[in-house]
Amino acid sequence: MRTLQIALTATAALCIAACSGTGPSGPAKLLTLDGNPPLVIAHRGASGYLPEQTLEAYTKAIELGADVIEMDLVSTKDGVLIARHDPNLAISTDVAKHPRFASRKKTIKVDGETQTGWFSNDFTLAEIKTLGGISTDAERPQEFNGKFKVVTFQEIIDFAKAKSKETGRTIAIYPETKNPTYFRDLGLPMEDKVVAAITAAGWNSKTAPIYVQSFEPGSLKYMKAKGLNTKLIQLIDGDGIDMKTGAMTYAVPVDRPYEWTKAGDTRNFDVMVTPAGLAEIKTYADGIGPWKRYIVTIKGSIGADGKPLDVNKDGKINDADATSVSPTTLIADAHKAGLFVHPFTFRNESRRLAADYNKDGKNEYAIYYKLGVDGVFTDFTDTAIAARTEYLKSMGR
Ligand SMILES: [Ca+2]
Ligand SMILES: [Ca+2]
Repeated sequence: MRTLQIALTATAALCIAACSGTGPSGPAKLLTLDGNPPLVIAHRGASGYLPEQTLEAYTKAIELGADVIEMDLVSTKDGVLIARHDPNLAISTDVAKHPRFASRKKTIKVDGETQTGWFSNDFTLAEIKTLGGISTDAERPQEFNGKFKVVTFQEIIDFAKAKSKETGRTIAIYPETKNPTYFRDLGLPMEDKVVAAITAAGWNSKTAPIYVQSFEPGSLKYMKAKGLNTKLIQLIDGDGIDMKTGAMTYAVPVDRPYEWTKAGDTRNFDVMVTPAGLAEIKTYADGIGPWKRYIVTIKGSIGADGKPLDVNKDGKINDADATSVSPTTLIADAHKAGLFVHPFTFRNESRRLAADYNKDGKNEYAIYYKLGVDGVFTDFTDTAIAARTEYLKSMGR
């Protein structure tokens, strides 16, 4: 009893020094849900630099300081979970250059969107292992195309554990069930395999270094019902921004979870960011992963013809022709509901930065960190880390 009392007193004293934080020497209070610094989540690895979702891209992200590495899971024909953003392998691999797979090219619908390419569900893992990853963005380095292999979910779990041991840091992983309804309809459901792999890894708890995410609530709810006890994140998408009003626009396939479309539910993702939507998410998830424009949107300048102006006169209309507007209350609303907030995706390219960020991605992170986001999905871990260091310093940490 006495020992306990002393321990409590010591904790209280520490907290007076470190937790109140308003004194001249104490650090200021952070607005994150748990009061800790925001996480830097390497979206698809260091995808700004290397072909995404490869061990090489994850290694680089960890070298640049990422707290968490993020991956999308799709299924192979033989039911193995692999890290790819899309079932369509043409987008992120060199499959088009492999003549022996030419006959497997086809045009199908994925979540209501017509796509032509080669699909993971038509390839065994052994076949996919003969492919190389490629950059998914023509503006980014292309010289590594075809050099790095596609990896399985299990390989990533093993890799993260090895890297944690090697670096002495906890490297968390952030897998997403991608197109879960699409794969279930093909007889290749992913959820039981995700739960089994996490359980076998010894990570089936809220405190384990893992976050499980999906755009489809049904996928998260199913895994929770099957005993998944990790942190769960509901992703919230949108298509674009109306440059005149700053309002979110919605279009297939990012208008709503595909399971809703299939069930005839015509609501869009925006219902998830209302207080009622957040309360519903809290019944099955621990956090939200909204498109960042739900927190700070942008507006363009509109010409006499009603169309957005090419303000920087580079012949294109994009984010660089717009400025950011006052933030919404989403972070505070989500925190009030007990949900943490990890917005996506932060990128360095100037065409993807509102004009008021002056072509420096750090200025964008600074806004979101100050608003209290609990983490950021970034393609450029180093920029997110540099901005976080500056932010924490400004907060006396
Ligand atoms: Ca993802
Ligand atoms: Ca422009």
